[in-house]
Amino acid sequence: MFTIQSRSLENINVEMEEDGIARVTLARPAKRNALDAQTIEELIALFVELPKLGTRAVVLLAQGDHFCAGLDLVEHFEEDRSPADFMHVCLRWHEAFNKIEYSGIPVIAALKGAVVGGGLELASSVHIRVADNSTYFALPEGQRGLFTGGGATIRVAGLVGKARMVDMMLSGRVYQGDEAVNVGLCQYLVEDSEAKAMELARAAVQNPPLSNFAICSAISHIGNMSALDASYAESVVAGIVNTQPASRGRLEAFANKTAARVRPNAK
Ligand code: 1HE
Repeated sequence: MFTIQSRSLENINVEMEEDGIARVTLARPAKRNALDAQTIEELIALFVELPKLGTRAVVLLAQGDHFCAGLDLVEHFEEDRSPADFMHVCLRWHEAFNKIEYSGIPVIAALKGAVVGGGLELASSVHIRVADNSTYFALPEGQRGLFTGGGATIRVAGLVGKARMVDMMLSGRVYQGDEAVNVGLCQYLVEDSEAKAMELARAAVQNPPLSNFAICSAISHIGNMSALDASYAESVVAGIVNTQPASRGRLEAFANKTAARVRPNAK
């Protein structure tokens, strides 16, 4: 069991690999990895700690047949929360998912089965989404008499656009397969999402950490800015990243014609 400052994680398993890749697994399969308050707190604690452990990339996995069934509806029912209570629940979800999106560490999700409601909110906070043939996406909030509270209005709308998100929520529309790729819910559709996510993580950790930090935090921050501030922020980030010592050898190799060239995929 993974411990953070002597606290054990019960709903999340963590395995650290030698190359700095952390395999983080949602481990509540009996509840289809539904997100209860404890799992959200564990995600926050984990994503505070991972950068300090020298983590270079995270692969987010799930036990069982489903990635994540979203909000723990049974807990929500039993708690019978007040508006203020649930507002605070949502603030913790935002804390967790912002930690992931702005972590500066590539987070790659290996999806399968249901990626629904809050599960899609979680998936949309990572940097690369890899689906397999069992994966399906939905926002059943409307049918449950609920509304999104974990950032879907920002991130899912950002992925698929406002009109598609509204349709998903009003009608319960499910996306899967090539259609899910085409509308932007995931970037890869493969036989084995875990193998592909690991392959992508191994590729990402070849990049200098400072480049990955910028890619996995600056793009999101810059997206929140006016065009004027965004161009300024991009210049500042590029000033730091593009002059880093770790890039000198790579630039030298290109100048010496020993670096790999960018070529089209083999046909
Ligand atoms: C759950 C949850 C859950 C399963 N909260 N316990 N999300 C949803 O509307 C999706 C709700 N879940 C489902 O539609 C289905 O469970 C699944 C398609 C994900 C999986 O189906 P299946 O047939 O494999 O499992 P099941 O028999 O439905 O559920 C197995 C167990 O998981 C069962 O518990 P058990 O103790 O009776 O065995 C279920 O109660 C439990 N379970 N999903 C709690 N979501 C910040 S706002 C976000 C708002 C939302 O996320 S709304 C969308 C909520």
